[in-house]
Amino acid sequence: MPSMLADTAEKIKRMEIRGAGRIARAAVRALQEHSSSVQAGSVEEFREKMGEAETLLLSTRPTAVSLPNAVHSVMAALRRDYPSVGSAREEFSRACESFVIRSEQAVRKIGEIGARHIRDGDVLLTHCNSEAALACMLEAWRIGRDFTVFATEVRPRNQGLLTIGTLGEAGIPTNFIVDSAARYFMNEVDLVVVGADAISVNGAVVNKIGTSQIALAAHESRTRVMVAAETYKFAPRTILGEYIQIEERDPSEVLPSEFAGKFRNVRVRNPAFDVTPAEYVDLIVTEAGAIPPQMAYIIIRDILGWDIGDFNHGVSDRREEGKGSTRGPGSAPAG
Ligand code: RI2
Repeated sequence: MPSMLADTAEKIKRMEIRGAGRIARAAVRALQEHSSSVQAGSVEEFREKMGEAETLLLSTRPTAVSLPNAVHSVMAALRRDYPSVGSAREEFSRACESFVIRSEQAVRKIGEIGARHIRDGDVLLTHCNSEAALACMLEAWRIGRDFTVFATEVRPRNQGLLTIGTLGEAGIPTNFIVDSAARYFMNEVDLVVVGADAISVNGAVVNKIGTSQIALAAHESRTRVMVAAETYKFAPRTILGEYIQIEERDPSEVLPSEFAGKFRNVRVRNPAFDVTPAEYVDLIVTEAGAIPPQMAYIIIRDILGWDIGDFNHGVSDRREEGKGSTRGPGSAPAG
């Protein structure tokens, strides 16, 4: 039977556990569980073994910065001196517990703040399945705002089905559309609400593939775009000019292998995320408040802080230059 650590890593890779926030919490829970069972004769050995677990989790999905930020934030507890393995274990477990609680509180707070930006009579459009974006809609509905939603299908993994399930359960009137219908309906939409997998220092938002097309269509029709994201989705290393790698997933997600054989000279491309430049985003709702994307630097400097990792690993290890990074159209890290 695989350990919870290996099992969690596999589930994150296969997207059985998905969504930037859920990935972060699942990774921290797996580390916490691992720390309780790992055998070590010294604090140093304990640190080393936990470091191996950290590396395994970080290798699962490259784009959601919430994953390295979460993992580095709890691993920071092991940088201190401890008299025994037991005390290191205890303190590490406390750090994990605290991260998970703060992460869940952040989603609730985002919901409260985001709900204030949803007005009676609004037509919303959402893309993919974001816990943070849904928190805004669910809270707005709970406090009595009357609105309707367009939810996209989200090819190739169909996360839109999860979204319409949640909206439907809450009683929110929802239209389900194919991704390519977003521009067709955009003139009817008042507010686009999406989540984020990562946000760079220049306010560029990395989110599910298709988000940037939707934001572009919104910009053209003067529709507001609101991004809901916990502060630990901001990418500290972009301050140093680093890039956020865009995950390209298996072609079979787009064209099942049984059909792929019928075509010659075709390469299937399957990027999971794209980059929406800051100028197409009106507002980023975080648990610390709603900010214009241009203030991303302040979140990284003052709130996220430099305690997320020691800057010798994490996003930097996964650097990839050129296209498919936050240097995508219209966005470049400050530097
Ligand atoms: P929350 C998801 O990625 C989507 O891109 C979604 O917008 C984002 O994570 C944030 O989700 P994927 O795991 O953290 O489906 O707000 O590839 O739930």
